[in-house]
Amino acid sequence: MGAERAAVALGSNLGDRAAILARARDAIARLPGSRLLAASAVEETAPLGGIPQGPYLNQMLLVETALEPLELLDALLAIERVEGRVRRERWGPRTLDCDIVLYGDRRIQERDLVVPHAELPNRDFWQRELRELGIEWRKAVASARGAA
Ligand code: A4P
Ligand code: MG
Repeated sequence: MGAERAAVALGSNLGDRAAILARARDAIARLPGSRLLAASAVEETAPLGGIPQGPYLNQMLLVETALEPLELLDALLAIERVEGRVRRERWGPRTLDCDIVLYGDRRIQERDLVVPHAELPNRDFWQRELRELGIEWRKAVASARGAA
């Protein structure tokens, strides 16, 4: 299997957000069979969802990886755990959230993984960050197809 390009979104709204994103970037760059190709600017965004919480720092990474999607997800969840994320409520505050937004041109509908990420059409900051990385999100979503 060759390597694929994945778009990974980082978000943080608790603690030293910039330092947390920087550590996450480094950890992702060091994943087995993976390298960081590009990163969007870090931007501050107003929190989405109904829960009162502080603003987020968000950033999109373009990663080349030989990890399969579920392997990549496990690795990202492990990085979240290192940053001490406590899961309390859906869409609630978090030290670090890592989401797989796109994975090559694959469409994945599994219990633990939906790609392209279901919230991509609703998150203008993800769309903007992808564009910064040269990815037109509508085209990416339209061309994503089920695993062969
Ligand atoms: N999961 C399914 N698909 C994916 C995917 N493509 N990438 C599953 C990553 N995970 C995926 O996630 C729960 C489970 O989702 C994972 O274990 C995985 O199996 P979670 O991160 O524990 O739950 P969550 O994050 O609270 O819920 P959800 O629906 O994933 O929310 P999001 O999309 O992560 O949103 N406001 C601003 N401004 N910026 C943000 O980044 N983020 C959120 C959380 C809310 N508001 C925000 C932001
Ligand atoms: Mg998440």
